[in-house]
Amino acid sequence: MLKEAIYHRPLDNFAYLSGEDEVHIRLKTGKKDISTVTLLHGDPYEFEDGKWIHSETEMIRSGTDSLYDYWFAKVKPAYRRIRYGFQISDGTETAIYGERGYTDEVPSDVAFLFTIPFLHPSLIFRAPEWVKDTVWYQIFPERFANGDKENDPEGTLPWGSDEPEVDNFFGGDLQGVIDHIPYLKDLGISGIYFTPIFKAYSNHKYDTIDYLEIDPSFGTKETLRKLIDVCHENGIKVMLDAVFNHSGFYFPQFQDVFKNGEKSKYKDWFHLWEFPIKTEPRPNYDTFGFFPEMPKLNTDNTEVADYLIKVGKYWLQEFDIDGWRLDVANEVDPKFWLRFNSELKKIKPDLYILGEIWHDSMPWLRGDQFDAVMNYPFTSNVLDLFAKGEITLKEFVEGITAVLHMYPKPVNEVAFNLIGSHDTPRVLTVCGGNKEKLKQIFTLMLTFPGSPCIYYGDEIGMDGGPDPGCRKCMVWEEGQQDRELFSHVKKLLSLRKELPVLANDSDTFLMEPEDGGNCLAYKRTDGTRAVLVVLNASDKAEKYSLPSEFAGRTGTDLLNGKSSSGTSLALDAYGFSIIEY
Ligand code: ARE
Ligand code: CA
Repeated sequence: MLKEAIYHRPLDNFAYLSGEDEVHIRLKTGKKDISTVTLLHGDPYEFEDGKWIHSETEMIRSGTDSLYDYWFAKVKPAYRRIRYGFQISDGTETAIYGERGYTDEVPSDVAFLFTIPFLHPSLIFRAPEWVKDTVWYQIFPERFANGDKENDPEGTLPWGSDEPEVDNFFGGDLQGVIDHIPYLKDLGISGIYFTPIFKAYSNHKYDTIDYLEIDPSFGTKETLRKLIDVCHENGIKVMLDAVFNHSGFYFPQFQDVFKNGEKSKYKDWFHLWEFPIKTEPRPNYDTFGFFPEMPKLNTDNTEVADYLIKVGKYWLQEFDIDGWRLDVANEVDPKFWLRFNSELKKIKPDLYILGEIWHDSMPWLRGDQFDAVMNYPFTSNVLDLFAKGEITLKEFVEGITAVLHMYPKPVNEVAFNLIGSHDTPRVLTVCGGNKEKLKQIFTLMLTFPGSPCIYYGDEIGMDGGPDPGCRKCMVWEEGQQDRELFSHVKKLLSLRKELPVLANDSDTFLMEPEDGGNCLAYKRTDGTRAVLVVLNASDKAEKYSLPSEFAGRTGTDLLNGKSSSGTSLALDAYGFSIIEY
């Protein structure tokens, strides 16, 4: 038994509450090392004749990644507290694992085992209910649509007349979004995530000048109010981007320090190393990256924290937004986010707080900071297999298994899943222009648990390289849009709406990673309806052998209405099926 590979620690992704009275317990063991795990669990204080009263629950193997197997069990403790340990067997050796290590039999001193002393409701991760059913659409306002020529910045280029550059402008604005709400309604999305809209110098607006004003080239507060009203009337939530890690260089408070140095009353608003302030060759103050135009804000300073909280509340209270996406969230002091969460959720308990973190983010997802993070680990696994063909199906299954075990299930249910953004090359470009691959990727993302997000234009086949290449002007001439792709995405969105079970977290994958083959399959069920999703990741036609529970039954492909029966399923190169049985 590979004892050194066995790991558990109470709370976080290993032991968490799912609702008021249910605890989920996970254990990690060496890959293929262990044959059975039994969870021994009881109340910390219940004994009979000096012996600890406990039950036994078999754990199921919930997945395997490249190094580990994961085990899972649900329990409902009688008195809102739990003591537990694991009886682990590899077929020849059996051991009981607890906080203090290994023992042969249930220890008389149960302090040897693990415990969650009390299941406080505050330990329950509660993301807003609506998020699970939301499909987002990300808009980069400068490039979505120009609805008002009057507000175009100086030097605005004709729409789509040129490649996007770091510093060019095409006149996109909020009125443009209002004008195209019918398009978004038709597509079927239910939330819009806007990259920053506040007054700033650049075209991307991550260099804020005024957090309390809309950038004049995007419109006015009235335009925003109208936009949010129209969105809400159409069942579309609105999420804005909060750039609180840094301000822009032309933020008046920074300008004051820049000019007045040590005498400035704002000198403690930033992280300045020395005076006078220099921007060359590198800034002598903390910045985002090494960008002098993005001086880092000092949230340890109560004045700054108060100011940013005021900003967060302002757009919430005055404009009734539904979500805040937090830029560079992992570089901001978590103490600030704790306060941000508690003060804003007091105003709107079902506000969605989404942190921009590209990595494992457990510390931010304990329920007191963020509801979700941008799930780039999902993105990279999906693109590596389905777009680039750089990993095997086995590696993909292992990779996604690792991602799903990184967080508690309630966290996975609202994960912000994306296949590209304004910070990455466009998914079609990553697919080498192959639309079949792209359709397959959409099929996967839109049948996966979480809150998926479509980057504007991906649904009509826009391409583009890394920033700034991925920020082209939205194509509005229907003749130049890929309408077939649009219909596919629209169909997936309507299926997700009709059959919420499609995005249920049922069996992750219907295969052992070792199975070989090129088809990824997963089942989604709510007990009454069962749907099988199969994706052929290879460039050749494949026959997928149906698992016994589906073999021989007649199913209907929900994408094209065709029925199928038999023991296998034929799929084209990069083909996919969503079959209801
Ligand atoms: C500018 C130019 C680009 C140029 C770049 C570098 O526009 O063309 O390539 O400079 O020279 C904003 C703008 C960008 C701009 C940048 C600086 O949108 O266009 O780039 O400001 O002026 C990390 C951070 C993550 C961050 C990414 C970009 O962790 O928070 O880097 N993302 C946010 C926004 C951006 C925004 C900023 C931050 C700044 O979403 O749009 O940029 O406000 C790995 C790492 C991650 C890393 C990721 C991407 O996975 O682990 O930590 O993210 O790669 O690099
Ligand atoms: Ca305009």
